Amino acid sequence: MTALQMDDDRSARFEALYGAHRRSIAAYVRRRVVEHDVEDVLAQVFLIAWRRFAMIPPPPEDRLWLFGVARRMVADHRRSTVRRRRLSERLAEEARGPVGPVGPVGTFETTQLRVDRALQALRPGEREVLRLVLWDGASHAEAAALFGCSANAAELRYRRARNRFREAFLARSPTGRTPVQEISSSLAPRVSGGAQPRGGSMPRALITGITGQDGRYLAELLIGKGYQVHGMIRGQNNPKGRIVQDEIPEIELINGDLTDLSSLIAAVEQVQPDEVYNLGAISFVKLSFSQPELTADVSGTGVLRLLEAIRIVGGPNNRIRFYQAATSEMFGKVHEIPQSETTPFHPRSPYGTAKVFGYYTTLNYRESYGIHASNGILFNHTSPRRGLEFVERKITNAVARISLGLQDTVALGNLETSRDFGYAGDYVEAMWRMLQRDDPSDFVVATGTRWSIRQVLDLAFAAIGIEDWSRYVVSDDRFLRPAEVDQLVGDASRARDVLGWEPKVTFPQILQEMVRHDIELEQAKAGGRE
Ligand code: NAP
Ligand code: G4F
Repeated sequence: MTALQMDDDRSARFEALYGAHRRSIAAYVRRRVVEHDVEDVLAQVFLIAWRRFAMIPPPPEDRLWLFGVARRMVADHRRSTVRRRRLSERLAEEARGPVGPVGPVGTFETTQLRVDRALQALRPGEREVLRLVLWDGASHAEAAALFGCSANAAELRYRRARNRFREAFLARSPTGRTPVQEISSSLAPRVSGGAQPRGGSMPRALITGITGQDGRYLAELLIGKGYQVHGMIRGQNNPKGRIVQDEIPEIELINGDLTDLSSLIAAVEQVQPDEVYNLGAISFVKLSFSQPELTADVSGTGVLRLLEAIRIVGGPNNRIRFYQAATSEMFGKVHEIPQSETTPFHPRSPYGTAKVFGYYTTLNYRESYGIHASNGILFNHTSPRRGLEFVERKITNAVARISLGLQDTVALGNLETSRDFGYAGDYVEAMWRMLQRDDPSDFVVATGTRWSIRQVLDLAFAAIGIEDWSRYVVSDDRFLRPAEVDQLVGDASRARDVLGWEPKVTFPQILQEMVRHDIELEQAKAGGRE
């Protein structure tokens, strides 16, 4: 074979690899980095693949190897994003100097954007020295060697660059105000409603339950809409905080716990939010039976505490808008099919009763204090970020492991119940829409379709080509509940008519995606153990 033929062969192999795996690698990367960085990370992944093909024979398992490369690139990318953000904040903090410790509150755009803009205003040499010394941590002597000057001259250049950066950073914003004016105007009480930027500032959202499934989808949605997002995190040194921050670096984390009123007041006071989304809860129905008091405290009284914090901090002309994550579990032993905003409640678990308390407390603060407070009565919604304790994710994960030979069976409880399942990414859009209306109100959010647990098993096993799953499923009483919710299916016509909301992704589509995701996840974990 000639060298040219060998080259052709390699590029054909590369084309085949690229064509076959681009979609799945892209999906993996998309879930882990912000949208506008996806193509950059992908380009790096395939560049490495291309170089490798050009130098040595291709590895035996192209796909797994390529995923390994993608994982490393994503990890690198995240590390550098976090580092860049921290350095930006440091630079911005110093530039603000006597303006004081305003932190992220009230800026008219993200710190990152302002730092980027100020850097653009510098001369190339000035930018270079800042990047070298600040970004890359080079000493003045190292910078001097690179610039071909003395260490003193490098230090001088660095100082000049810092001063120029400060001037550029503090220059007037596009709205004609200085950052100081922007900050003070954004702290003034809001005069118009909704998520409209106030006095040129970004709208601010505070989300409880940021580490959960919905918290992360909602944060991504709001960031995409130009919000400054603050996520409440509980406990000391909660490891999930780092995971969230790595996944979505734009989120600002703030400490607080729904069982502690003073922490909630402090959080609302510090963030000065336009919108508060209360997604934090003990959300696993089965657990609520063994920890009923904790469930009542977090998922019930927690709503009251947060509303109190909003009432106290927001004052008489309260402009803070509030979303409460209510649930179809409140319908419990259903009085009608399908369930709508007018269906009576009949909860069947401590979780359900706690949520009914939260629902009425939200209504009461709306009626008593005129707070813009709405309940979203959401039916089951899921995604690859769904907790492994919930039945549909437990099933997709078990199916993935069974297909890889890592597990033989899955133990389940009641297979006869049915739920109205939707996609979490669609549902957070409904939450946001509720808070954009002038009138607060309560809405059912559902797909109107119902699936039994047996049908969930049919769909998930079909995704790996298995029709008869009976030998893979075992019955286990440990997963039964003292009182069951037999069936739930929602009528979301009001959300459709008033909010213009409707689901985009069907349950079979999202379930198939979850199986695929879980196969990748389990493959990666198994690969990591080898
Ligand atoms: P999830 O994944 O279980 O997340 C629950 C969140 O609550 C976690 O971030 C958790 O934080 C937080 N949390 C627990 N105890 C807390 C406390 N004491 N103080 C502050 N935060 C606390 O739930 P999800 O599926 O995203 O659901 C979001 C909300 O919607 C929940 O209120 C749930 O009840 C409700 N809902 C969900 C569905 C659904 O199908 N997903 C349907 C209807 C309603 P840690 O990570 O620190 O534990
Ligand atoms: O997945 P589940 O635990 O979800 P459940 O109880 O419907 O609650 C979820 O949806 C609510 C909205 O309606 C949310 F408010 C709540 O926060 C949560 O997100 O159970 C679904 C059904 C139940 O009937 C359960 O008995 O699946 C049945 N099931 C059968 N075997 C099982 C299992 N559930 C789980 N978790 N694990 C099993 O092995």
